[in-house]
Amino acid sequence: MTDRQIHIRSCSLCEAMCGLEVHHADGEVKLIRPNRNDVWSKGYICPKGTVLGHMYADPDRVRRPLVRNAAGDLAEASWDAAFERCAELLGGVRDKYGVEAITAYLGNATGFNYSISRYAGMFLQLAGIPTVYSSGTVDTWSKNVACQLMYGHSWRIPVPDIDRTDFMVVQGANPSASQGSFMGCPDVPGALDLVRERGKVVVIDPRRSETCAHADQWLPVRPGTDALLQLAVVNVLFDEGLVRLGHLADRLKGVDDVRAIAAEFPPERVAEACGADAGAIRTLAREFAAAERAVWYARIGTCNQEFGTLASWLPDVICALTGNLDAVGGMMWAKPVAWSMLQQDWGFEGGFDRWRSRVRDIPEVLGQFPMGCLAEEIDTPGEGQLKGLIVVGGNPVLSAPNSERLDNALPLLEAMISVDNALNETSRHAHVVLPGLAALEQHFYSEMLWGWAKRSAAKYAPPLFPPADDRPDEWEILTRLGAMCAGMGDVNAAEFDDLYFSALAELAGVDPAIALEASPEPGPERLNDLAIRTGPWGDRYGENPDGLNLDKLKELPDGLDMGPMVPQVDDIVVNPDGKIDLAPERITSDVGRLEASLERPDASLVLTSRRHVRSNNSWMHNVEVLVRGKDRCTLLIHPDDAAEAGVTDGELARVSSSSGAVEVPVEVSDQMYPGVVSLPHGWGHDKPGTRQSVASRYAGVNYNLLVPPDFVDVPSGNAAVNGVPVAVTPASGAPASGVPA
Ligand SMILES: Nc1nc2c(c(=O)[nH]1)N[C@H]1C(S)=C(S)[C@@H](COP(=O)(O)OP(=O)(O)OC[C@H]3O[C@@H](n4cnc5c(=O)[nH]c(N)nc54)[C@H](O)[C@@H]3O)O[C@H]1N2
Ligand SMILES: Nc1nc2c(c(=O)[nH]1)N[C@H]1C(S)=C(S)[C@@H](COP(=O)(O)OP(=O)(O)OC[C@H]3O[C@@H](n4cnc5c(=O)[nH]c(N)nc54)[C@H](O)[C@@H]3O)O[C@H]1N2
Ligand code: SF4
Ligand SMILES: [Mo]
Repeated sequence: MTDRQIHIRSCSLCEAMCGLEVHHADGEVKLIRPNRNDVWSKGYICPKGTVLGHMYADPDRVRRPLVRNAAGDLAEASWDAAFERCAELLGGVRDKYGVEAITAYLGNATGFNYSISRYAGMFLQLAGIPTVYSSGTVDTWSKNVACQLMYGHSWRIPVPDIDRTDFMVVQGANPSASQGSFMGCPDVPGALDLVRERGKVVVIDPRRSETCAHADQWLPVRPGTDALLQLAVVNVLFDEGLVRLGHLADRLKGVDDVRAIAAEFPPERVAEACGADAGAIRTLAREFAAAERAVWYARIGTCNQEFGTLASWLPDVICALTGNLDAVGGMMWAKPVAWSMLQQDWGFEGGFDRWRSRVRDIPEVLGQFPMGCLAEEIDTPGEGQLKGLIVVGGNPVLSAPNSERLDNALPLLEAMISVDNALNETSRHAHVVLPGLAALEQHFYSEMLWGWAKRSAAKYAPPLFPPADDRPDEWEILTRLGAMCAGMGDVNAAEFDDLYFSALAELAGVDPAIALEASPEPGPERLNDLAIRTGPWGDRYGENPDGLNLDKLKELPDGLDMGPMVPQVDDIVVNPDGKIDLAPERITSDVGRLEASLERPDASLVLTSRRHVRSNNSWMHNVEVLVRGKDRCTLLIHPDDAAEAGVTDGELARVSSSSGAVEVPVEVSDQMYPGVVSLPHGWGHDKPGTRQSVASRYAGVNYNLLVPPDFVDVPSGNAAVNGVPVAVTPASGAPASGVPA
């Protein structure tokens, strides 16, 4: 038995990136505590941060490749055999049907894994597959579209300057559970408490969420009506002479168009539809405008809904109209120490309707079709039918709308590869499962998340444990799979990497020979170094000798802090005329659809999603200490609605929509706004063929069985998982599926 040692690193599970002290001995984690010296998180952590050791040690975690054998079962195989099988399968599909028959699904782990985040783009380009699917279209796509059209770049998304604002609106987000999204900030609840000391916090949400305990006001709304409420706020700003364009006056275009549109939506017109009081909307607009520094933050409740693009566009409009865009204490852009590939001007080309989906003729948006299209593209025969799928760090059988059809479609594929650490509801269908690395086997330095962080900080940590059995890292897996799709067969990933790295160095304005000489080792580490060295404070490979590089950061395990956000609109906006477009036609032309919804009778009950601080989408339910205790997969329902539906607390209810039905325990609570029910997503672990011994005992039900594939935000194709009309009735009497068996 060796002495305990302390490894300093950060948690990679969410945007808060909390600093951890990992106490370990003999290859085992003994304890995880917050790192109080961390310059960024200063000792904050949530319950998930303490279980990285549990996840590393989880006996169910896939550590060796699984390959489907002649009997149809997934069995452990060597890496060589697994890659050989991948080449055979992907090559086979390519030869028979062309590369168009192969697609990829990039899941949420893409954003959090050290090497996938740096290699996903390369993988797609190398593979040459024309269309990709991702969890983005069940998450951020509406915001991406708004930013593409307003600023010219879909990933240059502004974030609230939470530490310096005096007035904060939180709409459709519950950072007390999620810990912040497009808002990198450890301890958001603590930060909100400080905003309250300086001014006011207002939460706009159909549920009195945990975040409301850190707010002065809960303004309930009916799901999907957020854009109406926001337009009414804009109406009041113009109507009452509260518009102050301030420092951006010369940079904004479309102000008059916004005024004309909002003129049609006074609070009194929308109040009933929103389920809000017209006076409360007016007061909100006045208070927002009167605050010295105000910020309107909106997240997934406003994205994952029928009018997601409008509801993601208007918060930035409101900030711009009140002088709170690119201004201290308002919505600002992060300035990461190491640039992210995603946010580069050369990294990603935005476009609309450049091609259409085969089955339903749905336009591509920013290179993707809605997730609700994937199942039909696989199971509908004909020219162009998808035959091959590579799933990277995602579990769409639980996370995507139309999930039952997807679950049934996946076995039809001729080649399905999952790059995942779990044998879960999705990977159980794969022909080959290639395991990724556990968090503690990876480096830490977030590629993307600092691009939405409230300060310019940076932190690096090496892996704590070496991956066992010479397992390849995910960058190598992705390179080899990409080459197979491209018809090159299996390749030497390291050789390829020199080309990729050289190309990036050149784009960053560095002589590739110099960069290669400085970092001959292939892999994500040198990409990280390149992005720091050519970032705002970088040493540019010696040109600026006092500048930063990865080696210098390695000397600072508690991290480096380069200060708060600074105004930088000149560097952010890449529209050809240099202006911020407040009224892009593609967005404003959707207002008619919103207006028509005013005439629509309200559904008597609609379903919305929620998160819990002890979960992470579908994939941390195998950690006993996180899931035990009170059942969390429950239907929250207002007492009046429960009485009307004839369902009672703790009993099973049947929830049905046009798309499916589930039976789930009821939790009666006045935290729900009448007419709205709430269910968490990411549950439904009762499928055969998985290896999740804990999760399958706390199965819960799959929310997305209830989400129809065509319920989307039209301009972005983003799924509308919130606001789904449902009926609730007493269940047939089956035993509760959400409680431990
Ligand atoms: N109804 C409803 N549906 C939703 C949402 C909602 O609010 N309501 N939210 C949507 C959102 S925001 C998202 S992001 C999606 C998430 O959708 P997905 O990305 O499809 O689902 P996750 O559950 O996040 O799956 C992550 C997967 O990555 C694997 N994984 C974790 N770490 C690693 C790693 O380091 N390497 C590799 N290779 N794999 C890893 C896990 O085992 C897991 O299988 O769900 C969406 N679906
Ligand atoms: N603990 C934990 N943390 C997570 C995750 C997790 O699963 N668990 N997932 C991560 C991911 S992938 C993401 S994208 C982020 C998301 O982070 P957040 O955006 O903060 O997401 P949620 O916590 O789901 O909060 C969404 C809120 O929107 C409300 N809502 C639903 N429909 C509507 C609507 O129509 N209008 C309005 N105004 N509100 C509505 C819900 O009631 C809920 O309170 O969280 C990340 N962090
Ligand atoms: S809030 Fe929790 S999950 Fe997020 S980084 Fe911190 S410890 Fe990890
Ligand atoms: Mo997400």
